[in-house]
Amino acid sequence: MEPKIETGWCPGCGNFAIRDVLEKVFADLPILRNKIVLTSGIGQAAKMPQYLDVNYFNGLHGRSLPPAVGIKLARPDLTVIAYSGDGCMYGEGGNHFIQTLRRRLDITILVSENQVYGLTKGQSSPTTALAVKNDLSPGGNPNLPLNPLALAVTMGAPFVARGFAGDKEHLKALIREAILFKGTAVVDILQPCVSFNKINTYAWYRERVFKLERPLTDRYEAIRTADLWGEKIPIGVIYRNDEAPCREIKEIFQVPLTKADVASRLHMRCVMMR
Ligand SMILES: Cc1ncc(C[n+]2csc(CCOP(=O)(O)OP(=O)(O)O)c2C)c(N)n1
Ligand code: SF4
Ligand SMILES: [Mg+2]
Repeated sequence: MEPKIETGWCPGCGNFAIRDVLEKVFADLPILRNKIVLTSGIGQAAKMPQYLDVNYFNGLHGRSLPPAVGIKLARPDLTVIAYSGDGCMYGEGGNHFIQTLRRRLDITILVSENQVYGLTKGQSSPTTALAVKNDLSPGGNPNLPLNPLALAVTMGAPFVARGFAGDKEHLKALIREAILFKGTAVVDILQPCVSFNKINTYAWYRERVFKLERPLTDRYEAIRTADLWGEKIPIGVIYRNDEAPCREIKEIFQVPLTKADVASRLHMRCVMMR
């Protein structure tokens, strides 16, 4: 059901279902709401935190992750979730995505995956399939799509999953698991854009998605599974590695950023930027 709050989204947008799921996840989590903070960039998806009753920081396009890292360093006690669209997270924010996975902090990364730049009227995004036509690529998208899940597994992310806005119960369990996971968790959420993506619709996905029965723990099997797209599209936990160490701020720096003196802050900056 679409919320009785004013949003900037088109009726039928997949983001409504995701918002609904997030509301339920936050209500159920064993974490107080005032200990949860969302960071986002710019885009339709990046408006998400504005429609939820949590703390948030709405930054620049492509920049949902730097504030997430900064907040986690300063306030390790907070549950930090970065939320943005495929363009914001993997295009303009692509380098932040890669570098954040290298940092190994306890952050959750959620992405509304609609395979378009929705807010700016449907141009190709980094995940648009090869040859797909739109207003700015009338001859078809000439670029190969990026595979965010395979990239995340390759970069060592210990929790990598795909959800579908059309299966809210499954998505709810997935997001809850990702938030409670101790380490960097990525969930790419298939989110139909009813206005600009006439290919990857709810019906198109419903014919193709299948649920993984268990989380995959073998990295190479996970990459092969992340590569499945077309007739069959897996949803669920593509990769989970409970052995991967999560970096605790107190182990790296002894004190959180807010309590550090200037010299220690400079040291933190050097360590985190490497
Ligand atoms: C640096 C920069 N480049 C481009 C833009 C314009 N811009 C704003 S939102 C957006 C696309 C957002 O697409 P996506 O992140 O996939 O989110 P969606 O709207 O599809 O949810 C673009 C290109 C911008 N604001 N800043
Ligand atoms: S343009 Fe697409 S992604 Fe944006 S609100 Fe409309 S349906 Fe949703
Ligand atoms: Mg998008």
